[in-house]
Amino acid sequence: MTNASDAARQNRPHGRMTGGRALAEMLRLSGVGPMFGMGGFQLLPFYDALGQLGMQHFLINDERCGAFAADAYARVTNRPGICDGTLGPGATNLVTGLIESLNGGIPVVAIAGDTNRAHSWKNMTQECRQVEILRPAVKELIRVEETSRIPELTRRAFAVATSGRPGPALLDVPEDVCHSSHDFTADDFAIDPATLAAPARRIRPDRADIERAARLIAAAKRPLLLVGGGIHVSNAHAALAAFAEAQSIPVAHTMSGKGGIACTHALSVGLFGRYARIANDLIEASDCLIVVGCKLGEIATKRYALPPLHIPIVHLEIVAEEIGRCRSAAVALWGDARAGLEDLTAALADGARAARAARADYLAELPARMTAWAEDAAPRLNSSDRPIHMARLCTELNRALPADSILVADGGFAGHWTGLLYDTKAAGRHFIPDRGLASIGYGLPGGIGAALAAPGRPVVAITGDGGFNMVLGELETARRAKLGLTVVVVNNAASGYVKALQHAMMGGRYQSADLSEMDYAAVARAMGVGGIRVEDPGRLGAALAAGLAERDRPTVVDVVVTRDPGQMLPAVDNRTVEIKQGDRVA
Ligand SMILES: Cc1ncc(C[n+]2csc(CCOP(=O)(O)OP(=O)(O)O)c2C)c(N)n1
Ligand SMILES: [Mg+2]
Repeated sequence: MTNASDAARQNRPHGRMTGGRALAEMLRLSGVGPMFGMGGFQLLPFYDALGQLGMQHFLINDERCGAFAADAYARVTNRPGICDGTLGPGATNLVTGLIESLNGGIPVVAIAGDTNRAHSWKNMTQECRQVEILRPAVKELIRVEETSRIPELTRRAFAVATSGRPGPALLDVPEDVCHSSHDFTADDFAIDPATLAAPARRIRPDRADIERAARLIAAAKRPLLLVGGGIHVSNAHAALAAFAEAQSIPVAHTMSGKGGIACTHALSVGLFGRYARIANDLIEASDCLIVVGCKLGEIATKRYALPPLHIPIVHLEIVAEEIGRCRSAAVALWGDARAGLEDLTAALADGARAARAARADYLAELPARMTAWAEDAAPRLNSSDRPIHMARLCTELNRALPADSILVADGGFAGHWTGLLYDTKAAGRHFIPDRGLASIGYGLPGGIGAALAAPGRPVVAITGDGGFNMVLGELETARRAKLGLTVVVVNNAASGYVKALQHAMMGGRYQSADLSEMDYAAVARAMGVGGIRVEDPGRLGAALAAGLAERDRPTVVDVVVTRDPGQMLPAVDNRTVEIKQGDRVA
């Protein structure tokens, strides 16, 4: 046995302890970061052990937000985020957050307390059929029936969370399993280090398929890379840049794939799908699309209108059955994004110089197209309108946020506008939208998780006022955690996306779409954190700088943006679509 594994063994506990203690010990040995949850009777020994072991655990004010925070923590670190909820309502509150991680392929280990089995189904307080409710919300629900099996099943949870396409694993722990004691040996607490971060293991696409893809790409005059969130999960940034640069292939991204390469990289052509700068036009004109870590879902495809059917697709994806679900692939590459991109680069290496020469004119189009787009968008990007134009807010974020910062974006217009107009200045997870389930309410708790995952780095959460109202209580959590998090509230006094759709599709009949006029900066100040109200676009820069300068308390920057539902959508073309009954305008 090596010295390193000797040390690891010596670090392991042994002897009689509760199930809760054994669970906490396993999490300690797994090197987890801060955890998020709200206690109850069932998990009391677990909470007690966390305290005894000096582990970081944050009381959250809504378990859904704990799951959101764990999800964002995992996106920044690629290590499983940890969240917990107690029996019944605690467990059911986790559902929305866990589905975000499930759909987004994000590693999370969640823990739910369950009833004492001596009394189950006798109308115990908080009791419900939580296992059945939670099972479809996670990659695997692991019911723990024996205290002695806690270490084994915790190992299993990490393996499930980080392997293949990552996702949430949930340990459902009955009260008696958590409270009972067992004589454990040090060997019980073995850890597999390979399963502590995603991707746990890499699988390479079949070599013959790589050769077929390489032939298709080599023959293409206008190949285009379409990348999704899988680029981040696989940590494939360097491999993507190397492939794109060697072959002179531009890169378009989904909202989740932003930062696959820096938005400021010469080969980045921005967002594609529902909203786009120049990428959708490039898709239409392409002769070979290389789709990587992207499911080609509704938003990426403009509700399945893109890409045109005649363009061959090379689809590189970790979930085999995801390939061909929405669009057939000419070549299916089943495997890890980084490994597949490395293999494509190698397979095409001999012809790389010739390929770059042949595609010089193609690449020369990009700056010209981008400049034309920027000139058209300039009045909006530099608008001095009051209320403030969303494009101007994005411009100010681009100016204020340095390369190492993280912008967490909520489900409403906050995410769509920044998805289109925010520019990451470095490759990596610098932009975190919750596109797994696209719930509103992710912004603030996601910002908490990201800030704890990236201490010392600037973290800004941008959220709609509706999304902020949903989770306002977590401002108390952020204050208690002493986080220098900046929360930008897109204050349009509306459930804006709904109102914009009602404007476009229902003849301006607005139903349940308006919110009260609120001063969220004043609310923030009353909660003991910073609050700055901005009505003048000229003051946005200073407000963001003041927020970023706060190191140990959050700041809410309440930005008064347009209240005109005809001006809310990010792109002109989406307002001019011919709308049939039942269609969506955007
Ligand atoms: C939990 C949840 N409920 C409903 C929706 C549908 N929805 C999408 S955007 C939106 C408007 C949200 O309002 P706000 O957070 O203020 O964002 P805005 O669109 O005004 O920028 C709604 C209700 C959702 N995505 N998530
Ligand atoms: Mg709103």
